[in-house]
Amino acid sequence: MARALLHDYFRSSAAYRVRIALNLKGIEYDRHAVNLVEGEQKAANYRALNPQGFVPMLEIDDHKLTQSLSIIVYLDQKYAEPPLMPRDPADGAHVRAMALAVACDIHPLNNLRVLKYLTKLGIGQEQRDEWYRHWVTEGLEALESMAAPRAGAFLFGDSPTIADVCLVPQLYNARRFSVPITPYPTLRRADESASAIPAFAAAHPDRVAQQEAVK
Ligand SMILES: N[C@@H](CCC(=O)N[C@@H](CS)C(=O)NCC(=O)O)C(=O)O
Repeated sequence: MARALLHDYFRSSAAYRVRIALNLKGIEYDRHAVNLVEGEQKAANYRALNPQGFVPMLEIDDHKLTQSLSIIVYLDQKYAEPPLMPRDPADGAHVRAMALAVACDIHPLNNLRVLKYLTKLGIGQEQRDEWYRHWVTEGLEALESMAAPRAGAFLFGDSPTIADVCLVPQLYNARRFSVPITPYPTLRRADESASAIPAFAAAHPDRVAQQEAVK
């Protein structure tokens, strides 16, 4: 079986999620860097692979998979250890709700194409930054309340789940855009616990950028 190939951009938080999941599952993979700033995701040859023109896209086990959460669920179902979702249905629903709060309710509003479209509508940098901070702050506030009652070292209990896999890249983005995260002790604790795990650390955009620079 060919090695997995991840179509990726180092700063993409959706791709960052998949890098974390691949590392946690111990799956070796090659990377194909798709430069989003230069618009490579819109090229016909890339759209032939992913009609949505997004990263991540994962070629694995003779499949071509898109959508980060769908990819992570595939990995979790196919490669059992370590599990990224609790077995209990209600616990699983809670963990997925936290992952979806990030992936569906925060991240899409602040995507590159959304920010570019705001510019096209004549919205200036200052208001664009305000838009970004608004949706991240509102989303993280809600996530803190969702997570706090059942969190341990991670968002749910004491081992990482798909919710942490989504949280860490979102907090990376929040810091990058100077969104204060001090009001979210549960989220910060989970982020700190995750950072200590090599699988998370190796997926960090700075580490990926360093590897690209070395090549
Ligand atoms: N829901 C998709 C979102 C993917 C996505 O938005 N990827 C961004 C990078 S984080 C992208 O490729 N953006 C290209 C663009 O905005 O033109 C997923 O989770 O995979």
